[in-house]
Amino acid sequence: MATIDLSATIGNETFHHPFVNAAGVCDETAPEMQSVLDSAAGGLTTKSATLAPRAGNPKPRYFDTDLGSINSMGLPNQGLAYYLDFIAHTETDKPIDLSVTGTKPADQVAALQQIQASNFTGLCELNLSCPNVVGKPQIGYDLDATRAILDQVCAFYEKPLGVKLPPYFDLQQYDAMAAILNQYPLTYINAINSVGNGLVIDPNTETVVIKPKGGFGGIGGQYIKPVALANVRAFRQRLRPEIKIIGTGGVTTGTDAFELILCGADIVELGTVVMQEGVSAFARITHELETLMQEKGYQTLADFRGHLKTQSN
Ligand code: RRO
Repeated sequence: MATIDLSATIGNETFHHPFVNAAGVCDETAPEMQSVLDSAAGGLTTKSATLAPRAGNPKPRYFDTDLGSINSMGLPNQGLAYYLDFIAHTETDKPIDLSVTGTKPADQVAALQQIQASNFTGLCELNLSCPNVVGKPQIGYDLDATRAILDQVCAFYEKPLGVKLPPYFDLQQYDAMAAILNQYPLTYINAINSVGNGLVIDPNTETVVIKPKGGFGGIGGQYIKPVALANVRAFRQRLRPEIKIIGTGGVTTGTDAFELILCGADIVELGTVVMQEGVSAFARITHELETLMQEKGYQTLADFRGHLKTQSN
């Protein structure tokens, strides 16, 4: 049997395995983050950190369905200093991606200033797409606001930077956003965040299933895989090749991950599946991808990354 090499690089970081938790999944507290590092995950993403700790939205704020999940967590996190401290005191050969955000652009800039001034040298992911902060739109849907924050950040931030994007649905949106992103020295993009402001209801009780925002929340899981595939594919076709892509959305099997990599993903993040199955999902999905690659005769991810075929007339 040929040896399979599942490694991938983003910036200066090598992921020996391509699966990482999506921000917000098993990553708010030190024990949760350690459990990801102790699993077969190839790396860790932190919960999106804000300058100050936040309790998040009222509960219930997360609900599982047969095909995925809805959440309106509202950015519960321990504050940026907590995550910087965890990383500074953690010995691991797995990359740790520090996710960061704020409820207003000035706070996002201030958070990145703190990271720039710190000893942290890893990947940092600026979350431009949280759908669940009451009264705050997703920056990634506002081209001018996206440009403005990247202008400010890239004027001082010199470490490897990625952005977490919301899902887009129109080809013109991809053109416009990619044209903006291509102007900045980004290390990667992460596509996609949850599909914002969906609604799950219980027909028996005739009631929404989560409390915040009248039941509206971010949809994850199997529902959103086709949207994730499209976003990864569309951005891979439009971004400078140096900008890598983390593919996120609806992966529950090794075949799902294979499809995202075919569309151009460099590594793949797991969200709802880890919420539902726990960190053992990393080993299962890694094994499934390896088995599929064996069957197809692929030895590295580069053998098929971005090689999606289209149908000619
Ligand atoms: O905390 C959340 O409610 C949340 C965030 Br920051 C995000 O980026 N995506 C999401 O589905 N939930």
